[in-house]
Amino acid sequence: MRVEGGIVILFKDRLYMATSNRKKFDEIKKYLSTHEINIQILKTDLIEIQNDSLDEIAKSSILSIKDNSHNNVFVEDSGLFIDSLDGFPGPYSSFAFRTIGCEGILRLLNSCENRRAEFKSSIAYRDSLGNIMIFHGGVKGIIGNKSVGLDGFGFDPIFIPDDSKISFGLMSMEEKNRISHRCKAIEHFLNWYLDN
Ligand code: ITT
Repeated sequence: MRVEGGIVILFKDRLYMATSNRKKFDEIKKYLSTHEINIQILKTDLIEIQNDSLDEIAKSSILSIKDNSHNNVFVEDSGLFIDSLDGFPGPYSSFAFRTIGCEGILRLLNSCENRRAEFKSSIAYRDSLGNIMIFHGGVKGIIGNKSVGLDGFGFDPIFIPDDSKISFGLMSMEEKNRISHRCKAIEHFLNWYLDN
């Protein structure tokens, strides 16, 4: 805590995000920088279980961090849930991207009229006492007919959010951050974090 001109300024411990995905980290870092919050990447071997629930995956990932020297750590787990595929790839998005990729998803949806989908995000945060809290975010949209755009990562080129004419793959990071599942989850986290 510091007192400046009669104003009490509270300092939070540095915040860490544990991830192997630099692009996810860059999006969150950019979003938090607009709130003047500094974040650092925590390079650690996360154990990511296979589970039908993003919350469970995020919870088990945060519990797998053995390095207890950092108090304020969170992980973010996300996935693309496609209505006509009963939610696939959902929590298996990482595997689906590595194996069939965007083109494989387009093939699965070939001649499918219902192209509704949702990106979902779960953030698991661990405080200094070891308590774990979960925060959610989501964005709905459709799977386009082809892969468009080179920006972003993963399934960005085939996902067109509602109220937009272009895919995430054509958006700048700032544009994507205004509506993304990840930034909605981080916004919920931030509202809580700054109050606690
Ligand atoms: P971690 O180390 O943080 O777990 P990861 O890449 O494995 O990194 P996730 O399991 O959370 O991350 O993400 C699953 C996959 O879902 C990811 O590899 C992408 O293919 C896709 N995905 C998630 N969020 C996305 C986004 O904002 N845009 C495009 N694809 C996304």
